[in-house]
Amino acid sequence: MSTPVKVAVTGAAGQIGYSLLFRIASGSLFGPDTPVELRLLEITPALKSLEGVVMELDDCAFPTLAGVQIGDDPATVFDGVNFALLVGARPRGPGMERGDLLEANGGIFAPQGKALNDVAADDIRVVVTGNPANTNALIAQSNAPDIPASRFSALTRLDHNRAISQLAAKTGAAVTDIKKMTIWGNHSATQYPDLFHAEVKGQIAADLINDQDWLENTYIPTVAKRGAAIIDARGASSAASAASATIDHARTWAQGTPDGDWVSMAVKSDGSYGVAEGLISSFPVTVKDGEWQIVQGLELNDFSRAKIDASVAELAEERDAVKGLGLI
Ligand code: NAX
Repeated sequence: MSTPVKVAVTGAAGQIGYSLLFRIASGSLFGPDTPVELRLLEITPALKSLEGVVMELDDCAFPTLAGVQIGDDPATVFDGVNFALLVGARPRGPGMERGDLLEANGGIFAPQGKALNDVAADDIRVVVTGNPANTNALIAQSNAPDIPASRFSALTRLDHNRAISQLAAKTGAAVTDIKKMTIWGNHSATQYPDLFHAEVKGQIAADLINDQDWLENTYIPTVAKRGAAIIDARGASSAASAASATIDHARTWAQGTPDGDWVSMAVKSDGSYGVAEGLISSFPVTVKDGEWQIVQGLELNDFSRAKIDASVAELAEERDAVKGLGLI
């Protein structure tokens, strides 16, 4: 077996953590021949509960789990890590304004960005799942000046997977028949799942379905508001699916995208498709040798343009708010 890959997970004692850790430890991320060492970060009051989770990890006797370290200090936990999955975040409490939420999360993601900057491995790759994911990623990235900005990303893969699954259900196709799905913009209700480039068995999905009303009034809201529907049904937010998408995102980053397909990742904009440079926005990306590239040259119709612009405008507002708070 090769040297263990060190994977940090924050918010490790939370709901998503409870699914994510076991998937990583069992080899879902790097396969059966690559050992992993888990570095788990929590806030001090949650460490006891995290110890319980570690006992369960021990009890699984996973052949690929080479070690587990836990702690409440990012500078210790992130030391030498190759991947950082930043899941722990401050949820919106009752009466909390968006500015308060951004500020509270700035208090988490600014120090975590600094710690990664100081102690992570040279090949560090960061995935932010904790909400507001895009802007939290921007905060972490802005506080890590020595790490290439391209190493920071936010999760829109859950939205991407939801978009594939809903399209498969509508068309009767298998999820594996669907290629080139894109989520554009923010991981929020303004996100735009794009059926004008997605293909079902090689045919453009929007042409195949040929029903703009369904696309606009059923499909897009179903994908964008799926998180709320899960909370309604389950009484708790998406956890196993969010963990699975976090694994998908990190695995694609490590292993690449197959020929003829792409995935959605929120990454730092270089101005592609008119998305303001510097925003962490979701794009269609291909990945090769651990580096992502935004798919270029897609034509956007007026409908897509307006949807993308609205979501990007929301990201720009969030960026301005965290700039105003001195977080970036
Ligand atoms: P939980 O509240 O169950 O767990 C969060 C954990 O983070 C808690 O154990 C808490 O102690 C810990 N934490 C808080 N501050 C921390 C810090 N400074 N350092 C380390 N740990 C810290 O939430 P869970 O359901 O696991 O969700 C985690 C995050 O994922 C939330 O922000 C949630 O909104 C977000 N989600 C993002 C999704 C996405 O697609 N990007 C979808 C699912 C999920 O809603």
